[in-house]
Amino acid sequence: MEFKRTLVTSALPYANGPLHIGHIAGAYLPADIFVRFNRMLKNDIVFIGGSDEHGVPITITAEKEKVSPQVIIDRYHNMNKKTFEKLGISFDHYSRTSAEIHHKTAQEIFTKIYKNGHLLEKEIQQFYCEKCNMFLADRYIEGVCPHCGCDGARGDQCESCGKWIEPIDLKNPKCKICGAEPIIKTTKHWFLQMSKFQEKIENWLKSKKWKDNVTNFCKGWFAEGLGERAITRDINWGIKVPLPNTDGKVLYVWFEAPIGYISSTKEWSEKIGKPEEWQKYWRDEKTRIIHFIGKDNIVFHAIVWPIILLASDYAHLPNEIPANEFLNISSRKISTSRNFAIWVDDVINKYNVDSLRYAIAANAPETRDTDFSWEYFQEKNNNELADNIGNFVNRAGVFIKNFYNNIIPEPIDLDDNCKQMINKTIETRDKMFDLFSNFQVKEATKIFMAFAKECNKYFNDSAPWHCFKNDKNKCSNCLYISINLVKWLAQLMSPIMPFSAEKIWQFLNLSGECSKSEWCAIGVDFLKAGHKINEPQILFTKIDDKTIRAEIDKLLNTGADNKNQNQTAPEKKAQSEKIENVIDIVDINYFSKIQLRVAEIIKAENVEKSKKLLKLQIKIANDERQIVAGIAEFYKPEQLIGKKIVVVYNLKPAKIFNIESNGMLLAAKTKDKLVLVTPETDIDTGAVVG
Ligand code: B3M
Ligand code: ZN
Repeated sequence: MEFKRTLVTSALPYANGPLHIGHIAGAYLPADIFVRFNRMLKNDIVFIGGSDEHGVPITITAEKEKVSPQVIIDRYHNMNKKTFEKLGISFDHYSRTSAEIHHKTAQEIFTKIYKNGHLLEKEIQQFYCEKCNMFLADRYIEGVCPHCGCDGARGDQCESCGKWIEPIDLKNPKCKICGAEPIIKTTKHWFLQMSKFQEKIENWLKSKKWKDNVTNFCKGWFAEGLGERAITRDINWGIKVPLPNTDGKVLYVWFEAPIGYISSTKEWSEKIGKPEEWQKYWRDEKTRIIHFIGKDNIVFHAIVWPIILLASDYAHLPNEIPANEFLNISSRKISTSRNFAIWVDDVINKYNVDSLRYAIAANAPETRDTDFSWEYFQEKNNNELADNIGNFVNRAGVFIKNFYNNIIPEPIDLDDNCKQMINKTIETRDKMFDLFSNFQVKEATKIFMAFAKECNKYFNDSAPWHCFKNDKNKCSNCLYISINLVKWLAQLMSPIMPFSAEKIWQFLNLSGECSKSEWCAIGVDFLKAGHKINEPQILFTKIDDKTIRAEIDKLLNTGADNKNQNQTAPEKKAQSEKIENVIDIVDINYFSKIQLRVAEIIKAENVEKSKKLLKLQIKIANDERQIVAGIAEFYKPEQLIGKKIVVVYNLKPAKIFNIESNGMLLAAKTKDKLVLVTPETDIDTGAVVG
């Protein structure tokens, strides 16, 4: 189908904390790049966002800080909105789900579904904490997952197996606030009859090509059957259930949050003075609706949300769901609860915003999880942006300044090399067009950088510094083409690095904005000879090793991190509580300093007055040593004789209980169990482990 217009949404972040780079890589930067690119194509496109301000994630944060949820959402809504602005995420409108228009719209949709007969009212058993005097919805309760047996599953979803949980099925349930064991109490809720729509949704999903992660995730849900899901909750914070006698009940956050996309579009319509405009975007099938999300939100966007739309008959179904995988940091999962994250504000307050956008785009987690590290960021900034783009733009400017007084020289009989660069520009433009159109930001960024390298090479090969004296035409041709390449590079980079593109635009002394120029003019519209350009400016500054080292240390030891000078006392407290859980990463050089060897226990005895310690004589090749080990509660001395174990061979000797210990054995531990680490089959003592 030919679409007339496009509506793009990015998942609404919970207003319960600052944004980290993982958020950006998932739902925001890819969407922004897509939107900026479409604006240059002069397509009718609207980009909608907002804060998700309800649900247990907000109330739990508020309880931790002992403030009202309103304080939390005001703080983080404003903070995140500003962060998005600074990062150049160019929403046409950024709303919040606490807005009145959203409450009204969500209630209207609930009522429609109710009237259409797709809700079931049921009395159910729910966990209730008598100490806290409340029903324990969603994340207020934790226990063992009934599906995978993993501990720490929440009342709505198990993070380990990803399954949706009926809270009452949780084993060993505990109140998340006070730790008490809850009782079971009866309460009334409204259930969305999802199974009624299963066939329709399955057919709809089958009718077109979705990303693999979307298809695969949904398959699992269909296999189990969609059933009925409660869309109301017993908490005080949220959107009131629009039915009589429902005090203390609100709409489930995942029921109303996606409706936020519609209410935000309504607000935008009002803002532009056309209050009915939103209908075009949501109700006309000729509008393409695209939801950019992270993979953890797939089921809500590909199954639950479409069912809400069908059951309420309120708007048409989404057309694309570009769900992205996760961005890890140094091969580890980002974890806000453990404070292992790189916060967007921290990066962009110190470094070039476009360097961050570029680094994320160049390794966007489109089809698999990808990795970000400070070293990677430095490399992208220094080797690709500064050395390549910055260098090329600067040299073109400096030579035109020095040789031609800032005036673009006249081209005379362009040779093949020059013409080839024009063709390559058009080729790059068209390849990037295809890639951007298919949400393949990573590959598009790669193609862009490869082209920038070619521009540099062209400049080097033409060597205008040589031909200025003996081949004036070659020199002026090279600089004429180069400065045009600079302009085209600015346009090509504009969706990815909008700030640098505008800087180049100013340097080229062009009117208007680069972002408003036309994509199809790239490689076609030339800067004219005789046009005067401005002084070149530095686009990217290199980041030195010391600075990066400090960032790495800070990431690994957030305790020393005064991350946010403006942190409030509760934030600082919450942060310091998280610090204890940070795991230090060591690099291979560090690890390789530790020598592990196989040893044999030749003698073992109890240590007097100690319940925990054993004194062991061990043999490591020709070496005999004594070590003291805290394993007496798990092994009797006689069990140990002749056992081969693994020891740290180069540990500094120490005195334990006043007994010399020269090494340390390795053992695996849980809360109530300890077992020695031993070689799988027999091997000589002294063998190196590693
Ligand atoms: N707030 C989850 C999240 O921030 C949720 C997304 C809502 S999108 C409608 O990851
Ligand atoms: Zn409790």
